[in-house]
Amino acid sequence: MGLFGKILAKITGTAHASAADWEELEAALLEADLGPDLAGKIMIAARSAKSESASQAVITTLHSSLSDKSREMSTERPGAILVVGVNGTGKTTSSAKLSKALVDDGQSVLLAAADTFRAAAVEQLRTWGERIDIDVIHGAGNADPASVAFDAAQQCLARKDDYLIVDTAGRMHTKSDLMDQLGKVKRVVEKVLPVVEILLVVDATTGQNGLTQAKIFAESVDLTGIIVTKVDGSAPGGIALAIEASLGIPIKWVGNGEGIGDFAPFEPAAYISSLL
Ligand SMILES: Nc1nc2c(ncn2[C@@H]2O[C@H](COP(=O)(O)OP(=O)(O)O)[C@@H](O)[C@H]2O)c(=O)[nH]1
Ligand SMILES: [Mg+2]
Repeated sequence: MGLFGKILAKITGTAHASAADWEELEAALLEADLGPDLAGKIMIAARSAKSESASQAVITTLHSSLSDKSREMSTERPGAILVVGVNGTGKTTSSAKLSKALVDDGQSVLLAAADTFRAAAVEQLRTWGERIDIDVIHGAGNADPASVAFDAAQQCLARKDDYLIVDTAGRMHTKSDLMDQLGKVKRVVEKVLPVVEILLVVDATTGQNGLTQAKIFAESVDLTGIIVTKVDGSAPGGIALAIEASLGIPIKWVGNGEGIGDFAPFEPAAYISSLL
C-alpha cells in the first residue's frame, strides 16, 4: 500500500480523520499530479462524505470528473489521425505503437513522417515502420510537413488503407509557428481524407506542465483524445486525469514503456486504482 493507500485507510470513516489527516490527503492528491482544481474538488467531496466513506468519495469524484465522451477510436474510414504534442513527449513512439495496435485489430495503416524539421525524427519513424512492417511516407530532407502529409493522404486513399497516422513536429521557433503548421497540415490532409482524430500526447513525467500544454493545443486544434505516456516510470499519472477533468478531452491510450507493445486503451477504473 502506497502513501495514498495509508491515508485513504485512515480517513475511511470521516469521524476519525484529524486535521492532519485531511492535510495529508490533500498533499497526496497534489503529489499524484491531480492538480489544485481536481484535488480541491475531491477534498470537498471527501470531507462531506457521510454514509459513504471518505475514501470511496475520492474514487467516486475521480470517476465523475472524467469525460462522458467515447474513448473508442473513430471508425470512420479511410480517416487521418494526427498525433500532436510537445517534443519528447512520445509522439513518434506512440504513432508507431498506435499503428501496430490498429493493425493487430485488423485495420490497414499508413504512417506519415511529418516532423520534417528533425532528420532524426524521420529516421526514427522509418525504423519503427521497418520493425513493425508498416509503410512510412516521408519527404526529402527539410521537406514541408504539410506536403509530406498531403502526399501521404493521397497514397492512403490510393492504397485503400483504413487509417493514415501523421507524426507531427513538436517544436518551432514560436508557439504560433507551431500552431500555424499544425493547422496547415490538417487543412491539406482534409482535402483528401477526413481528419477523424487529433490525439495529444502528454508525458506523465512533466506533471502540471502537461495541463498548460494541453490548454495551448486545445485552443488551436480540436483535440479528440489524449495519449498519456511514460506512466511506467515514477510519474503518478494524475496529470492525465487533471487534463481530462479540466478540458473534457478523453484519455484514449496509455503508453507504459518504450516497447511497441507497451501501449493499451485507457481503462478508467484500473488507472484510478493504480494511481491510488
Ligand atoms: N518509459 C517510456 N518511455 C517512452 C514512452 N513513450 C516514449 N518514450 C520514450 O521517450 C523518448 C521520446 O519519445 P519520442 O517518441 O521520440 O517523442 P517525440 O519527440 O514526441 O516524438 C524516447 O526515448 C521514447 O523511447 C513510454 O510510454 N514509456
Ligand atoms: Mg518525434
